[in-house]
Amino acid sequence: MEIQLWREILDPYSLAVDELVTKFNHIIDEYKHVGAYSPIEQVTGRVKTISSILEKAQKKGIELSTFEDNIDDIAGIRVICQFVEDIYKVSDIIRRRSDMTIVAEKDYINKAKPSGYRSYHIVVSYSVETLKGTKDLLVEIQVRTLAMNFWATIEHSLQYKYKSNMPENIKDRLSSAAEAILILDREMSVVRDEIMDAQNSFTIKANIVADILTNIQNLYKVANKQEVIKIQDEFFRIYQNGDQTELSQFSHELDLISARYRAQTLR
Ligand code: 0O2
Repeated sequence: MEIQLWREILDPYSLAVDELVTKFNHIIDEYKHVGAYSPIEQVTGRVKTISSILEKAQKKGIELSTFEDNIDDIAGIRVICQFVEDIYKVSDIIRRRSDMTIVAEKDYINKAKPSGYRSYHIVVSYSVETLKGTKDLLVEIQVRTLAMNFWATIEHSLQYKYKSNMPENIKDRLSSAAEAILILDREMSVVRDEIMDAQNSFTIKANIVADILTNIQNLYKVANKQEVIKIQDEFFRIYQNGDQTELSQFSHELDLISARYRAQTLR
């Protein structure tokens, strides 16, 4: 095939990769803008090189005229997450989208490849608009943790170096490194729960404090100033103590005081 023809065929794949990288980055931004934790840490994309397509077609006995239907990772997106749990959140996000349709899923997280490779692969059908009209393409989205990505990157380079002749001792080392990555991801998942708990209790506390401050502000308009100053001092004392249960109880009592004043003003 002429090089110009390859360019024409691969151009829409470049467009798909550019669009999808932008869209996934936008998801990160959306989480950031609402102050929430993003299950996506980073996104990259690439179009397979011509030599890599030829190599894969030859390895799998694929007719060159059918490579677009039979090689599903010509356009590849890699979504990196901090924690294993995030991978499933990302796959749910993809499942809910209307601009791509899942055509295949491979869970190499629960069932690692014999090499030790772990990742979640989702092949989607995605449409791009070109001068010749709409083109539906297959795109492979690989979702994995930072740790899995570290292992896969090193292993990929070694595969490239040794081809099919990787020395046994290197294979063994990679295999035990894969085990270590599995343990690392599990340990990190424990830390993740702690982070989520901390984030949750921070939000709850912030909401209670906001309620208390609104109540105090309103009381200034209707209650005796000395009484409000006493309430305010009590709030500062409890806040400095840092006991969330006491803070929540105080907020509840303040709600009752405010309700009493509201009832009085209505009479
Ligand atoms: P590149 O250079 O990344 O593009 P299968 O026949 O099902 O085993 P298939 O059809 O290629 O393989 O699909 P699969 O398993 O989903 O793998 C597609 C891609 O996943 C690979 O693309 C790699 O990127 C990655 N991958 C799969 N297995 C391994 C592995 O053992 N180690 C590493 N590092 N990556 C892996 P390519 O075209 O092989 O390579």
